[in-house]
Amino acid sequence: MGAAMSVVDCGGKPLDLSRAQVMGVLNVTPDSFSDGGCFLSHPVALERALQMVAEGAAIIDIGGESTRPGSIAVAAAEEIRRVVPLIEVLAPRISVPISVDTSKPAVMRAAAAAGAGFINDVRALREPGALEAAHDVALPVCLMHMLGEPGTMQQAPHYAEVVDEVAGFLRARVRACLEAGILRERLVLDPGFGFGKTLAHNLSLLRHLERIVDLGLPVLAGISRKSMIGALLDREVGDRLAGSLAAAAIAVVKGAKIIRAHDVAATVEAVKVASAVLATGGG
Ligand code: 7PJ
Repeated sequence: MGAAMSVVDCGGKPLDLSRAQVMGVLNVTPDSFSDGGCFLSHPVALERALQMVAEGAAIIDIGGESTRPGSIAVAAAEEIRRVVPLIEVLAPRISVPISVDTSKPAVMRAAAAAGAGFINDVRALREPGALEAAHDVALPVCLMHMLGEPGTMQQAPHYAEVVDEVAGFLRARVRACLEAGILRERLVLDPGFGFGKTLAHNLSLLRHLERIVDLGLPVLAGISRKSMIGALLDREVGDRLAGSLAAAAIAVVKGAKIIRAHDVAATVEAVKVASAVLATGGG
């Protein structure tokens, strides 16, 4: 596949996946674990989004439902109220696409109408009506693996073989998308670090990330500030940058094309270094 074919159309805005890119996280939930409450008012959220673009983010991920371990579901109307006004003001002001982090078909449709160009679904379009909504809005979709639901997913997650099971799940969701008429070139895959996984599971998935890459679609990795970094380093959430950068660089070397991160400027630099190593030929 040539580089030109690696440019994904996100509702009229390009996302160049011929090399690894950074997706900047913008949570607009009152309880998001790492920057909860910081960006709740729209002027502040808007400024943060513009700053992330200036720092080199290739896409901005806006989420109105917290999926942190133990979090509680919110209604679609509340999620729409949190994300749609922000998408409406932000979309015309930036050249990079906006991703909406949601599992709800009504939110997907409202966000797309407001100018979002990418759907990021931690439930991989398993909610009733989500496949149809993703098909109708005709935007790229990230399908993420999660074992269980956010409220309970970290209560003794178990796999016989985690990499096989995650790959098998993603393969099955790709099939479901194709059967629903969603184009293969619109799909992105994500093993879902931290979503129903122990530290050992997360490390296995990163160690063997090329097996997810081998499924033949772009891979997104979200490790930034997560508890796996906290557990390895005994660091609180605000003090996990160095560990997150190490994980981001490894994910890129393993073939990930989108790194979802809170600390955009630093992550862009880590991704550049890892990408340069990947791009080097010769022996
Ligand atoms: C992820 C996500 C992830 C994708 C969150 C957090 C928790 N979406 N949304 N992948 N994580 N695709 O920000 O740490 O890993 S919410």
